[in-house]
Amino acid sequence: MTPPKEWAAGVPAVTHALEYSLDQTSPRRTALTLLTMNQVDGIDCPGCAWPDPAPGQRHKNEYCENGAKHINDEATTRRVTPEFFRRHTVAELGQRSDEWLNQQGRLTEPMVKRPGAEHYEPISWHDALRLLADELNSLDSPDEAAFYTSGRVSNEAAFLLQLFARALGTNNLPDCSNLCHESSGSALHETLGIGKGTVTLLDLEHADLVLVVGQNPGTNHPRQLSALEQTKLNGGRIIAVNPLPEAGLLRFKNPQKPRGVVGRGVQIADRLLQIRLGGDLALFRALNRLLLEAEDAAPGTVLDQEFIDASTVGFEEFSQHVRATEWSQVLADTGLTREEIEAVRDEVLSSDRVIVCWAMGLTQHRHAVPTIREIVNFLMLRGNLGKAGAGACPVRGHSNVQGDRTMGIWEKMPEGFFDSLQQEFGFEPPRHHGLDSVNAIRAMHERRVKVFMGVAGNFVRAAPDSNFTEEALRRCRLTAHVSTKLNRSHVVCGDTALILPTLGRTEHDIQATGEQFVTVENSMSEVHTSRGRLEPASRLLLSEVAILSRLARQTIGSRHDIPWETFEADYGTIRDRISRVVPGFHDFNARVVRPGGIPLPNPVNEGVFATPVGKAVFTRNAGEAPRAPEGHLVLQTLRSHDQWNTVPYTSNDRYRGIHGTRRVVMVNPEDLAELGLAERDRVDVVSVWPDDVERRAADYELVSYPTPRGCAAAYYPETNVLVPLDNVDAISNEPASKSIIVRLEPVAAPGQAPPPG
Ligand SMILES: Nc1nc2c(c(=O)[nH]1)N[C@H]1C(S)=C(S)[C@@H](COP(=O)(O)OP(=O)(O)OC[C@H]3O[C@@H](n4cnc5c(=O)[nH]c(N)nc54)[C@H](O)[C@@H]3O)O[C@H]1N2
Ligand SMILES: Nc1nc2c(c(=O)[nH]1)N[C@H]1C(S)=C(S)[C@@H](COP(=O)(O)OP(=O)(O)OC[C@H]3O[C@@H](n4cnc5c(=O)[nH]c(N)nc54)[C@H](O)[C@@H]3O)O[C@H]1N2
Ligand SMILES: [Mo]
Repeated sequence: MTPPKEWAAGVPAVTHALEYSLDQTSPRRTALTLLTMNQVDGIDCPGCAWPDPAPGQRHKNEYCENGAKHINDEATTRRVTPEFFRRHTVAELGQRSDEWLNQQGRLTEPMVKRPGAEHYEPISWHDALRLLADELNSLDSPDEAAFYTSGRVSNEAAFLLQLFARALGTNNLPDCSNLCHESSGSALHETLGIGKGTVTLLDLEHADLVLVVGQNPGTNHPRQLSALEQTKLNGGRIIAVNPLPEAGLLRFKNPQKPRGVVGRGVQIADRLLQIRLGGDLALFRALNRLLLEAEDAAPGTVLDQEFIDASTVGFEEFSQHVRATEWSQVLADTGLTREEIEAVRDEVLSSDRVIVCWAMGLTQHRHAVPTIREIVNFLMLRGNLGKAGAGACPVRGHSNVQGDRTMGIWEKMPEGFFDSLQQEFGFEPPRHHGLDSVNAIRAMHERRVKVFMGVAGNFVRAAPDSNFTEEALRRCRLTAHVSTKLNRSHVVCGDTALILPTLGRTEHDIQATGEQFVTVENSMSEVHTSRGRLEPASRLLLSEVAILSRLARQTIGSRHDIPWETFEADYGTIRDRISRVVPGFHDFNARVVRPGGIPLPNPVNEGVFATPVGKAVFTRNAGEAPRAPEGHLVLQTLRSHDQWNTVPYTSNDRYRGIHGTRRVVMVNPEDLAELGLAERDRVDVVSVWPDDVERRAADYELVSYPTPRGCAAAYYPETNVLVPLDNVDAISNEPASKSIIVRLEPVAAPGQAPPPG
């Protein structure tokens, strides 16, 4: 353990990226991936969804440390072969760590595990897809199948997947978004009429004030730091709201610029509010109350009355509600002082253009939707919506998670989408809502869903309540995964299991009509191309589009008049269909190849709110921050600097000063003292939930860490075993993975009696 770092990036970021890359693959492949990454006509970084600068303004090295590690994790020269599966039983692979499984390399051939078998064995593509098709066709109802997607999937493959599921007759399309930004989507849809953010990179650079709330950009969106650096250089100010003093929020040394290599870098946050877990609703309610009071004191100077009158409803009810906010509750929930909050108010009052950015620190709480709605209230009060330099910026995770939703991967798409689908393809899509991720787990556990297909991702590890979820998957008749790399979802399987290995985004994709490209949508609603540059990891890989087209052909056959074969041969024909089904995609094929791609229209920025009342909606929001009973802590589960979601790359978390282990819990030193514990002590972390299920993460090491009193932190996915399936936001049904009540049980050293208590 070393003290947490106070700055991010700089030269170490470059060396760590190259070290990991060269350990995975050759210098030539590293150069090929890195130099085309995020360039116009190059490979879109398969990492996060942060947008690229305008064409012409991109660096030669337009990527970050973690993007480089991530892309070369895919470009690795290591291979998982049939021989590998002969050597290892499924049970034995189930004992291996997530890191080990991933380090075995790229999957190379379709594999099947038959009922009762101990090993996976090779199977031909035809037989694998036949087997899956037969299982799907033998179901009593198409709703006995569920199709999971992770946000890696391209627009073209996502569109085909939802088309296939709906042609089959189900809306069971759970996705990683259900575990990620679902709360943002719910809150923004309800209040603004669109589930997406409203800002562009340019807005961010020209804002007067940016609040970065519940986000760790230094690790999870490193290129956001370049944008925030620009905000600062343009005279803007930044306030970070986070329980932890994350390095990237404090200071940034831009490795793309000389001053970042030799200088002290740029201070990012002008203020850091070390808020208690789940305290953000109280913080924004307090800020809104303070803004209303400032308007009372100087009428006509604080609120944007014109915007409120013309474009919103519900202001009176909201204002009454927010004026009743109790300071005692605000201070208890946030752990901040009134002075700290008033200082933020002053910054807001002196800023014409304000942006709020957020990620999992807000969405993964039991009152996530109310919190985000309150942020919308906050933005609306001063008209910080629909104008340059202002707005809402939910920072998306996976590179195409937003695009997958645009393409129809959602268990409850609106009626208009179904109408278009029906008109274009001539079949009646199912209109009843499907299962989201949490409900799909319940349905599998109750054997209502019998076939689970995952297209990208690692569902078993990403989902909450690991033991329950694993049992749910094991109860399936068939589990099938379209994947690039081995992960735990392949070894926690149904009676029959299929591994369907696929091309990654880095690789050439050649089909009957020639080389194909795919498209993706970034966090700021720009759609652009991604073209692979590497030789595929194996001759036997099929693209996601090819797998889905062939599966659909084998399952649905001629039941519908959908030209699956043409789709596979020429992805442009899929884009033609998208252009007629999805709003904003007219002339898709022609426009998307222009440098920079297509900026999708955002009605909010044209003053149009597609809510039922046709206006933006002020809301009244209630909900308390999680409180741990005495002797307990509230635990958040988060990412280290060296992992991609469920896949740890190493056991280090450089910026937080933690090296060589992931089984740690970060606890405030005063809490440690009060609990009679000390740094380096070993404990079991036990989750407390009103049912009689034991949820235990065994043998963790304690780290004394500058987190607020009562608020602990530990790494996901290992701690997903602690997240009860029912611990969700009631509106979005998103797991509250940042809000788990736990107690720490000391572990006896070998040969020692357990300590008292
Ligand atoms: N390198 C890398 N990049 C990634 C990913 C990855 O795994 N690795 N994952 C991608 C994905 S899918 C996503 S969704 C994003 C995730 O990006 P983040 O949301 O940044 O991811 P987390 O690690 O979950 O970090 C949550 C942050 O919120 C803070 N936080 C937790 N609870 C609260 C709270 O109650 N209030 C406030 N104000 N703050 C809180 C935590 O201290 C932490 O800084 O990153 C994407 N980018
Ligand atoms: N406790 C807790 N749980 C969480 C979170 C948390 O913060 N705390 N975060 C949640 C969030 S935000 C998310 S997004 C989910 C992430 O959930 P997922 O998206 O399901 O998980 P990943 O770890 O990103 O998936 C990694 C796997 O994707 C496959 N893969 C990679 N690239 C490709 C590709 O190009 N094509 C295909 N077909 N497969 C590919 C590889 O086989 C790899 O093993 O986890 C959620 N779970
Ligand atoms: Mo995510």
